[in-house]
Amino acid sequence: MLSDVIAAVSTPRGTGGIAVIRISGNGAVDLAQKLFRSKSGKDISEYSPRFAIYGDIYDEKSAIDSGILTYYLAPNSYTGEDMVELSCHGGFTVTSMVLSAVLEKGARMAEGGEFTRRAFINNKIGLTEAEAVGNMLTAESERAVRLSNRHINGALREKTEYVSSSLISIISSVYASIDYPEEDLEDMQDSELLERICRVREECQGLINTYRSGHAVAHGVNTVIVGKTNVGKSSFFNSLVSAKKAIVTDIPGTTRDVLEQLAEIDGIAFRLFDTAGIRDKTDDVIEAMGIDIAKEKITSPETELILALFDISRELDLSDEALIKSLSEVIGEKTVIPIFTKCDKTAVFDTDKVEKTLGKAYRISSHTGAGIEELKKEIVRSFVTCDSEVEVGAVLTNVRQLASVKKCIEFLNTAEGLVSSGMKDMSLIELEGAVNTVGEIDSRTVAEKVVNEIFSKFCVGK
Ligand SMILES: Nc1nc2c(ncn2[C@@H]2O[C@H](COP(=O)(O)OP(=O)(O)OP(=O)(O)O)[C@@H](O)[C@H]2O)c(=O)[nH]1
Ligand SMILES: [Mg+2]
Repeated sequence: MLSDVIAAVSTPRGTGGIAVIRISGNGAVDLAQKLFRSKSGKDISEYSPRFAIYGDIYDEKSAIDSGILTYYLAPNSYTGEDMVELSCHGGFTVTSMVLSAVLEKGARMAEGGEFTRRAFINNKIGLTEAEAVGNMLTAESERAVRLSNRHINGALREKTEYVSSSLISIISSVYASIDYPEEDLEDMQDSELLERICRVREECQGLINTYRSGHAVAHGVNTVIVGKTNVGKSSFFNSLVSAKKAIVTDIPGTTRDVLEQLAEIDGIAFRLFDTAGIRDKTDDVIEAMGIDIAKEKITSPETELILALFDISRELDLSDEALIKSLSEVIGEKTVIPIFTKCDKTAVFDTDKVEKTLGKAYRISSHTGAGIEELKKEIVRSFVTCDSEVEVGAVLTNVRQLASVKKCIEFLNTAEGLVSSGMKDMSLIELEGAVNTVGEIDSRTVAEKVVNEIFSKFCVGK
């Protein structure tokens, strides 16, 4: 049942300055009244909603803590229901005791994401806004926070509403032209109709173009550093994370496991993986396992960016050639940036072999720092092509949204074909399909399964 009273600790478990216990549903305020007494002696109902009330929190035995109560009345709350927020001291035990007191008075423990789910069901937010809330909670970079904030405030919803209303206006024009052909209205001409369909398609294509940057900014980029042994992977990894996280030695096969570190480059989170150097032969069982993992990382669907290192101070050998070959097989689906390392030393490497297959390489020296800043810019540029769109516009951040916009374009293409072949009335079905598909991006008409999937990623208390 939806309006039953739910409660949860909304702040992280542990020791902190304060903790917030949230209560939402029909009767949330009455319930809070049973365990909270204001210091002023006044009843909670004598205060206005959203007013911070100082008082004591009680369980069955005695006062547990003093804190602040704020209540909200439906529909003016996060969930759209009556809500109470109780702030108490942030100790693990005191917080648990306050929550238990709330549950004792009849509230049910909230499930993960249930507060936001209620906000969605009560029309307080759309699906893209709910997804943005999730992204805000897991944001690992500054740009991710700013993007999530824009989407929480409806940037993507507004964009999809604009596309929907353009389509609805087209549909009504088509209906009018079929129902009243004798009127011969200007906007009923096929050429005008085709132009309008084309404009909506351009809007959709524009949205699709934002996906790569949007996804990278919102979710970070899984980045693997690969290369043969001793090429300088760990040294480069350390310089990207600005710390000595990986062991560096001149012994080939130093790194045997995969090391993971987060590096924020120009406000984007790159999850960097340093791997074992790839070579044909090793007697070390552990290193051999590390090499297998490094190879798997290259083809893994999770890997989005591969930084492929080649040592400019050594001759190109079989290990380099094998690497070039395996990278050439994934280059269409992943971003591969070839890099020549140790450029402070004399170059003897056959650079053409790499650049012909993998494209222009960047030259760096982890020892002198040469080329690293320029390379970082290239790494960011390869994901965020247009700064302004991720800074201010509506962007697609996940596959679900992308799939809907792509499907909408398919409907529009078919509609266009039908209009061009004189079957305007048939195009209506396609245009309506397009409206429904765009509507799915933000609406309540999507399958329960999809909604469950979105909210399952949330923590309890959100
Ligand atoms: N001159 C010079 N030497 C470097 C540079 N980068 C790394 N080295 C040296 O190259 C050797 C290997 O460096 P690592 O960073 O451990 O190389 P790696 O690719 O991680 O090696 P494995 O983990 O064994 O595969 C060390 O002696 C480093 O000091 C560089 O830019 N210039
Ligand atoms: Mg290493």
